[in-house]
Amino acid sequence: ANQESLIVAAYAKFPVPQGAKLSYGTSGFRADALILESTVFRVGILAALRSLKTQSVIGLMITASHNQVSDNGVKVADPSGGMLTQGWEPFADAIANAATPEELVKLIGEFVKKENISFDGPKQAEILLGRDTRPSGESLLEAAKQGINSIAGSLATDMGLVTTPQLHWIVRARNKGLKATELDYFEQLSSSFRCLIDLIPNGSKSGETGDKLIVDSANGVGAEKLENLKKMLDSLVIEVRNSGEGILNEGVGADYVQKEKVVPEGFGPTDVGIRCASLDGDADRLVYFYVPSDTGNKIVLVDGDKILTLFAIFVKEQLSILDSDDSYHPRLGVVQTAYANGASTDYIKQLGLQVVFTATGVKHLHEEAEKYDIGIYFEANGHGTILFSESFLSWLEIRNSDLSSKSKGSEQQKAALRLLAVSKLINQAVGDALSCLLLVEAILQHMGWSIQKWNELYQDLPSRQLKVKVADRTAVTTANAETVAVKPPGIQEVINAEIAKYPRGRSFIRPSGTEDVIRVYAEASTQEAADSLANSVAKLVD
Ligand code: NG1
Ligand code: ZN
Repeated sequence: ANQESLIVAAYAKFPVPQGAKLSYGTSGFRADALILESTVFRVGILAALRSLKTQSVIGLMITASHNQVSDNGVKVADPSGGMLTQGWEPFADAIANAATPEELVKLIGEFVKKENISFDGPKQAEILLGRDTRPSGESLLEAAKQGINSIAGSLATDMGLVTTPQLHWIVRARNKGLKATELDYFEQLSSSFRCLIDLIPNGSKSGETGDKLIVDSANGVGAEKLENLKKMLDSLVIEVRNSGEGILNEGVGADYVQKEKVVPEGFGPTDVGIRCASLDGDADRLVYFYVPSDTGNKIVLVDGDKILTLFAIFVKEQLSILDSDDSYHPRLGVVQTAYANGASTDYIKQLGLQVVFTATGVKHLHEEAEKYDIGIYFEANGHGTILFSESFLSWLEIRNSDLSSKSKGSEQQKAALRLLAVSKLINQAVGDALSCLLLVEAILQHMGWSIQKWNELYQDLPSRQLKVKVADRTAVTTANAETVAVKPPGIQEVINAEIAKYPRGRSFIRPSGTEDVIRVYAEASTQEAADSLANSVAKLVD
């Protein structure tokens, strides 16, 4: 009863705004920051319950990633550092929309019973809170704290301004009993990067990578973090731009660069040919690009698919040097979504790798990648990582100590050490722009490749992405990893008829999980054809 009155008392401060219907979506709740307080308060409650249920530390991140600065959002990190288990999403939706304190208390009571959550288990709830640089972040953080505190005995620890992947990394490390401060994060990234650089073969043309990297930080939280990381690296020259002087995500950042394929704010003719990268607002996405000539604002985009390809080539190379003994055959697999450029999929298959497709959203890709010893996943927009299975890592450790006693310094041992370093550098919880950036840089130096050379691995098929504002985006439903529209009935047949008009044509539609729109994607052999296919499919949706 005491517990109930705590919730009822806090509820009064956070009524649900009229007419808003919120849903947990592709990656948490996202909306105009002005209507989010009540949602964040409730997610605070959910996080505390999740912590009690799992008897583990849980993360709560306040961010709207690449969305405009007036938006905000909230998502929960599970004990493993991954996304909230999908089984809890319906409960998140239900409490977010509960319109009276009685309803909220009732929903919580029923859920606690169903999930068998005990309020007097050995551990009290503990939640780590993080936020990006949005001005609305502070008051939303307060709402989250009040939600957490309305579950008696809970502890909320404010981690301050962090990137989304940092918070996930810290949650994971805490629950594994590893070193888990922000400094530990920087130390692990920089030391494993150094390790990869030290293992570059003699005679590699690493000088040809080009000496400088310029990073567009989207005027977001990644800027300050990258500056900190930079101080701990010596074999890398990084110039950070868009570190807060302009507006968050406005004409800058990974989403803008990937969708518009033009230079972000602060970049121009003087940067021709130089290796550049863009982070998004909470630094969980990364794309590379270069300016091909000093005329116009066009860029050559090196997207998430190409980062994935680079990683796959490197990992595969190390595995083949290591040449597995009979006792263990590591399974290497690649996970993409329907947004992956068709040319990337063809290329990765040519490498002899297995490719599987999932629906959009990290939670789906991550789940699939976990099925391999080494699972590499990426969304074309630049979110991705490499997951290593525990059993593979134990095998690798043993193999490494074996090799170091028998043939210390051999090529095989170096390959084992490189894979171990990658597993420490790359964020095992979630896609992380900072760790991916360091891995890209290490691999380019290892290979002696410039960004131009990397880009030439394969040529992207021309593509176009559009969004169509509709009255009700739930009118569209999909199947087969979103490649087939099931509803409205008949629409897929008409889309197929359009696709058939274009050589190498491919197109699909799906409701966005983060915006009130239907997304249209089209690919074809020329840009004109891709544009025209996208436009005609968009008309079918309208
Ligand atoms: P939605 O709005 O569901 O398409 C977008 C991205 C996802 C993912 C989420 C979360 C595209 C096509 N979709 O989801 O990949 O990044 O935002 O940020 O880029
Ligand atoms: Zn993001």
